[in-house]
Amino acid sequence: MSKITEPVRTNEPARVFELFKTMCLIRAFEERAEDAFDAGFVNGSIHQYIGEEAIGTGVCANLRDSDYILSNHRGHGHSIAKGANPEAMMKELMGRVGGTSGAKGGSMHIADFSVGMLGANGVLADGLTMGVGAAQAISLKGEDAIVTVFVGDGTTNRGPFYEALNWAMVYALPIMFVCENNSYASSTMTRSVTAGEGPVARAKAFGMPAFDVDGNDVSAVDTLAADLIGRIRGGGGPQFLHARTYRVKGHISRDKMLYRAEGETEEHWKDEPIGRCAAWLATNGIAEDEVNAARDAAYARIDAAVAEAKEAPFPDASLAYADVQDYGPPEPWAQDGSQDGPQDGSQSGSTS
Ligand SMILES: Cc1ncc(C[n+]2csc(CCOP(=O)(O)OP(=O)(O)O)c2C)c(N)n1
Ligand SMILES: [Mg+2]
Repeated sequence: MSKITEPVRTNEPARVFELFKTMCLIRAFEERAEDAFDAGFVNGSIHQYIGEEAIGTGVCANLRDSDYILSNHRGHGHSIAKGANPEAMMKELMGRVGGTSGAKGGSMHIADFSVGMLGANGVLADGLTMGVGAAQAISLKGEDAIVTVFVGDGTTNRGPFYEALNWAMVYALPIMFVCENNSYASSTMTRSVTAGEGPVARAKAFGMPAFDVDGNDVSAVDTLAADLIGRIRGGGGPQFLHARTYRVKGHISRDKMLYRAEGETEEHWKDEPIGRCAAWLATNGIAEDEVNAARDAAYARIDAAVAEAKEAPFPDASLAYADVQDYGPPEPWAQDGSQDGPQDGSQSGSTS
């Protein structure tokens, strides 16, 4: 398999402008989600994708609706890029009727099967093993689809990462692993707790083709993703895309980042992908007015989504057990004294 060191850059202005619009929608969603969180409309915590938008955008632009993605705890951007509805996502964050997961999931459990978004996930590395399972199902059924799994740099230190890469290679599954290397795992600089040469070398140890790209350059991500996805569709088996970026925000929105050096964030902010893309568009035939109008349109849409979500009702409490597995209480606590399991033949007891 040939090795890409410098991906061919297509840089077609109309396409880059479309990617820009998606990145703006993600940025607007993340900023307004933080406002809503601060104002008390969102429970739990939110992990923002600000400054990392180019990766999900560039990758998902090359996926079909019939392809699948698995995300992690930082999943808003992946979901929007794959085509999930931001209005329904905002309702999900606020726990309202019309949320993507029926208001039962919240920020870390956005899912939209209608666009192949199989789920965000709060358990680090679970997306990897579920993604491999989905790819194995595709392979067994002979379907024409691929799976993409997004994984953070810190998560490459968890065991399931290795199980997933190994299994994917053994069965030559139609799957792409996208490692978003934003330098941090919560408050820890990942390299300070990581042996060896990093994620690319680790993927190559399994014989997996692995490539590195500037994750803040949406066009470069787009170009490399197109190539790797083409290889997978052509039967080339698993591919690994390592995208270098930087987590310019805190791990969660309330993180004050006291563990960072002074000026560190500001220095990296100069490289953020939307500003870079806007500058490129301005010198490549897209008028500044058009670029600004696109950005404004993204914020207007998300502002309307926030207003709509705030107006939406909370689900009726009687729906708490709808759409969840419920086999009743474990046998020792059965109220009627019977020891019978569920009538559908499934395993009895707690579903935890
Ligand atoms: C199994 C497990 N261990 C620990 C955590 C707590 N945790 C949540 S996010 C995170 C850091 C993840 O870093 P990385 O994979 O680089 O993703 P990033 O947050 O940088 O996008 C940790 C340790 C968790 N959610 N799941
Ligand atoms: Mg990280």
